[in-house]
Amino acid sequence: MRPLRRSLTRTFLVGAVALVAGACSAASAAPGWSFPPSAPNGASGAVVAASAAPASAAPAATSGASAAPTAAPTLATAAPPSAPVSLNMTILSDTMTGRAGWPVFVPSDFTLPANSTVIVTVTNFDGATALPKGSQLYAKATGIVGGTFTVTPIKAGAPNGSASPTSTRSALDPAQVSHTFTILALGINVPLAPDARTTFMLHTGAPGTYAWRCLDPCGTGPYGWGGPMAATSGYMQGTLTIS
Ligand SMILES: [Cu+2]
Repeated sequence: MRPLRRSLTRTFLVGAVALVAGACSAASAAPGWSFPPSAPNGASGAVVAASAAPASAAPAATSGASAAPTAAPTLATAAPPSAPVSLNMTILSDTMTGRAGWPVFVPSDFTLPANSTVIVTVTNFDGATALPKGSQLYAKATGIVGGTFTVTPIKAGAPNGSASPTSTRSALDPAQVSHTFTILALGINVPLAPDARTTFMLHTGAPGTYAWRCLDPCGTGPYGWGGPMAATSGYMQGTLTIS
């Protein structure tokens, strides 16, 4: 038992140091077997992790003693892949862009990992443009986790705070939609409230390239489909790459 416990302790020491050092792949964790670890700042965290090891790892160690050293990298790298990814976008009003009738999503092209959970936050500094008849279905969320999103009203002068409490919604009043984040090919649509921070989660699937766009006529011209709505990318539409 004693050599095993030492081995496990080493395993968790290395794992903890690898985590502290920011290592995130098996390839970078494996060389970490060189001992002692080179990051003295990680020592206190490593000790805490090691003290917790015997209780949870003891049954596995009893049945597979020779497997312990090769199992170490798996233990060290098990947690990071399950963490959600974040996608943050900002919508600037036409006052902010300095082009009348030209609000913009920033960024408009982005890449997300395949088969992952993504937390999307859209901070919108623009006002409302009512969805016209025939498009009012885009006031309802589809294709996102739980079918709901949260809306936190913001003040432009203090956008990291909240102007009033956060609410959870599955739809908005069609007259109170500012833009939409819509990926037709994936069945995803989220209405975005004016002057608010909207947050939702989605799951990515297989790798691919998808067009997203806003379906609220927020642009120029008699129907609002000119200007940024007509621009092929960089304003009210862009490309999501899942890789
Ligand atoms: Cu728009």
